[in-house]
Amino acid sequence: MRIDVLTLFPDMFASPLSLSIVKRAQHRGLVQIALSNIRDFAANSYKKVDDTPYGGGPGMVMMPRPVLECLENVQKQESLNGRVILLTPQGRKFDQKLAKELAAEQRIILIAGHYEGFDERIRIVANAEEVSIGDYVLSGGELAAMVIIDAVVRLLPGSLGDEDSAANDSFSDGLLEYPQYTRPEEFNGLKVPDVLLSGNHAQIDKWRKQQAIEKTKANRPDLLDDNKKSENKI
Ligand code: 9D3
Repeated sequence: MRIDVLTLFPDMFASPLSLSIVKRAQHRGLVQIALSNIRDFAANSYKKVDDTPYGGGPGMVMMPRPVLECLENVQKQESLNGRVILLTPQGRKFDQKLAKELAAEQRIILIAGHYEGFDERIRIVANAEEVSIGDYVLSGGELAAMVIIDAVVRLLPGSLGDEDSAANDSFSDGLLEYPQYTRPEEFNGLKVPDVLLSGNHAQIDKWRKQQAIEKTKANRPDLLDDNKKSENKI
């Protein structure tokens, strides 16, 4: 899989892409991640990439030409026509279902903006989908792009160690995880529940399932809705 990221701040990606699972996946050749700086495609000598909104209003808008020329540049580097994704607060909300969809693609192109937003003609000319990572306000699309890269890359076959992928399969039942414990048996006067020390695996499974249901009721009652459970396994 190839992932392109178009951004004004490519340096923000250095650390997340050079750590843990994403790094390993790149080394294993499962994914190639290419960063492009939109500012390299600014025409004028002072490298302007944003301008004031027609009709007035606060902030600045990303200009179409630098973004679309940057996109054209990455598209000509590779014949695969990837899905083009604009990171915006107005987009389809990213979830595990979309992560799985994107992990099945051969190429995705993520465009991270800054300022108040993108000139609408970028979406139209690029035939881009808009994606948001949730209902909160970020200062740009870069962190959203990193979230998507992390969630997608760990789904690529061969990306995780054997233990991780096995664990992932058996617990994608739409509930939150049950509480976990490790040594010591007693910490700050708090004991590990007896059932986990009992060696009775039927009882342990039953306890974990019950705890998972309780946790989900308390923190994410929306997940107990049957439809959501099947469409968005976490
Ligand atoms: C006043 C209107 N704001 C829209 C909610 C303006 C605005 C705020 C923040 C416009 C862009 C941004 C920057 N955010 C993103 O680029 C972004 C984002 C987000 O803020 N939340 C969740 N997902 C995403 S994806 C890109």
